[in-house]
Amino acid sequence: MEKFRGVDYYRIEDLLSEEERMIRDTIRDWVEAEFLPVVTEHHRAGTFPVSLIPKLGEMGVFGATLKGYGCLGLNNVAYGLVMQELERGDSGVRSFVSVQSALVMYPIYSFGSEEQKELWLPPLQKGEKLGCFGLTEPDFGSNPGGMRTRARKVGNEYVLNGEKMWITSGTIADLAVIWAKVENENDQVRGFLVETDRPGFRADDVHGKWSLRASVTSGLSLQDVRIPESNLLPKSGGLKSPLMCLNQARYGIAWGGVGAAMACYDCALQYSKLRKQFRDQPIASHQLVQEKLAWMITEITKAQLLVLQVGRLKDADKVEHQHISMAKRNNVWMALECARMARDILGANGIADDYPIMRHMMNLESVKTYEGTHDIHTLIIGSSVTGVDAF
Ligand code: TGC
Ligand code: FAD
Repeated sequence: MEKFRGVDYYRIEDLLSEEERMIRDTIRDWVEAEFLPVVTEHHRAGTFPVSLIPKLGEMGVFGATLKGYGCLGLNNVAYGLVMQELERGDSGVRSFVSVQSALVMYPIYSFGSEEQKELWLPPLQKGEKLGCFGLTEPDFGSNPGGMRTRARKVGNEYVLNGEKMWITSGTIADLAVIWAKVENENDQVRGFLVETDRPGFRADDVHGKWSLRASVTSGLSLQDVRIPESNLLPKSGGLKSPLMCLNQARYGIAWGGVGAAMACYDCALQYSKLRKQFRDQPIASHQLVQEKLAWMITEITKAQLLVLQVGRLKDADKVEHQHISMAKRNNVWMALECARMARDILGANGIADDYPIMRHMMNLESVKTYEGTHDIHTLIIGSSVTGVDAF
């Protein structure tokens, strides 16, 4: 296969600044040189390539849009391009960066005290400390407002009890951002910083996943975990706070979907020109194969325009959460459809891990579900246009 040179049917490149292109190319080169050579072995073994974390930190991808504390202060389009390129490698590495940046650093930055920011953001930015985000519970996924995890104020401490499930990076995290209802504060949802070595905190990995195999997914258990009151995120308040974090992560996923789709399209296009069937003709010459490629490039192009505009709106502080829902919903669906079509174009080779397609396809099944399922985003868009909630 030839080296990946990007997928740009509409000269979207011309809409990017020089800095945005440079950041994209830096990550693209790293993915090509350092990540892709090792991803298949990690995917087979069901492990995350932790040895690559320091380099990710050095490249500045963690908390890249935040200002100060060692963060790069990138604009949202540049950050989106980082997520696109990472997910061209694998959804697992994009997930890892999404969680660290959007779901751990962002809440500390937005809802934390100055002491919490000084303590945690610099090591999280470098990848010296790792974080996870505990919102989902075994019985509450799409409806996190029903959560059972509770915090109780006792003297100058909080005592936390509950279970969280499907938590990315759970067993490798030093710090868990835990969302809990505070019993003696009218069951208001608040965010807590829980160091994972505290007595009563336990994390166990989920095994047997057929999706996001090169990513750590865990269950968390908190039994009478005592934390000082200074570990409460003071500016968090209500379900709106974790949902604000989700907006950041969903935004990155929308760009990531473009990356996964690009990987599948590029592979299928190249393969179709080399593979010959009937009259010694490349399969690219058959109309039905062309129809699939035409569908893919059209949908990728539409998805690129969608995220670029959402990114520009975000940079102008004009984005609304339903805009992000539309981009997440569309782009992950589009990527999954591209993966399925690309798999088909490769015939039997499509199911082998010599090619990246099946790995992307399996990953995208999770990406379609997490950060709000496809159907939950349908209902968010439906609610925004009708004014009527249908959850
Ligand atoms: P609802 O009453 O609608 O909302 C509660 C309050 O929040 C406000 N709000 C938002 N604010 C900011 N951003 C958003 N996206 C918001 N959506 C709602 C809302 O205005 C309200 O504010 P206020 O001031 O009136 O209190 O809440 P609800 O309980 O009816 O639920 C709404 C629903 C279904 C949309 C929401 O709960 C939802 O999004 N469910 C999906 C859950 C989800 O996405 N979970 C993700 C877990 S994390 C994860 O998956 C990480 S994967 C990581 C990786 O590896 O990449
Ligand atoms: P459910 O909510 O039980 O939904 C099941 C089905 O019912 C879906 O098709 C859904 O669309 C549908 N449904 C539900 N309600 C409605 C409705 N009102 N109307 C129509 N259809 C409906 N969570 C975290 O907190 N932190 C993480 O780091 C994290 N990482 C994850 C990593 C992976 C690999 C995975 C798979 C999940 C992760 N999650 C994480 C959890 C994820 O956010 C949830 O799986 C997701 O929100 C869906 O919840 P659920 O799986 O309980 O499905």
